[in-house]
Amino acid sequence: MALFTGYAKTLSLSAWLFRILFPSPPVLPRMTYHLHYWPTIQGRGEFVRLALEEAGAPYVDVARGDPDDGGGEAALMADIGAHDHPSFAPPYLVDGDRVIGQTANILLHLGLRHGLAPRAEAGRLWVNQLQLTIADLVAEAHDVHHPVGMGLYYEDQKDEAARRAKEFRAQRIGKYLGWYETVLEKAPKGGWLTGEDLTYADLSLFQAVEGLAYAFPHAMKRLAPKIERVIAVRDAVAKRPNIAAYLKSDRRIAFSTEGIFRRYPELDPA
Ligand SMILES: N[C@@H](CCC(=O)N[C@@H](CS)C(=O)NCC(=O)O)C(=O)O
Repeated sequence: MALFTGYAKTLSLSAWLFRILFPSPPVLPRMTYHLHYWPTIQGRGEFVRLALEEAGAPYVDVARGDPDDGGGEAALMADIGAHDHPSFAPPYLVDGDRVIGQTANILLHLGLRHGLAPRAEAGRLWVNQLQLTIADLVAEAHDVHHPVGMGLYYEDQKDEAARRAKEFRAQRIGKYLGWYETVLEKAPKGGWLTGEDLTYADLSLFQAVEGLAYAFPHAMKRLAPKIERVIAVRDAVAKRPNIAAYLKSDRRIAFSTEGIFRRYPELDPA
């Protein structure tokens, strides 16, 4: 018994000494992430960029790099199939010997690594659900301007896009963002989707709201009074020091009619 007490004392003494030497958990040096995504658009890659930027994680945005340094779109095209776990489409992230595709899956990985998600399984699943619902919204936002075919130009499907946009504006945006408003209303105090702690789902909600406000400014203005908590998350994310610095930097690509969220005035009448 005395032996165990002595052992426990030594343990607590060394834990105490450890805390003095390392007041916060030691951050282990890690390899630079390689993000592979199209170089000229925010697209789905932006959800990953935001998480990396918030975490202050070192990363190379491969296709945006200089071809002389192994970057450029050709590097992405050459790399994507060259893995045992090839990704179907960008974005994908290379973290050491791991190659991870699907935006929500990448964020699941980064969330755990960088404290951008709860550690407990139930919390992690909930944040993943919040993210997968953003993915559904993103897919629908894309299909508004491409309702008939991915391989066709918008100009070849304008009539169908106008029909799709009408429903998206009138029902779908409100249904999605209204659901996040309800999630925030039910969340423990703190203002984030899970309460007190920011997660990558909050960053993604920011990006979704920004994208929708760019593409559908009139519809979003009408909806704003009904989604005050969602707008507050948008504002709070924009003010986070790392995110604010990123948004001002040339690493943040501007929204455009090449990306997922596109502003075609005819799809969002005043
Ligand atoms: N579900 C995937 C979708 C990936 C995806 O559709 N990527 C687009 C760019 S945002 C792409 O390059 N698609 C090519 C294709 O589908 O053929 C994700 O969320 O990451």
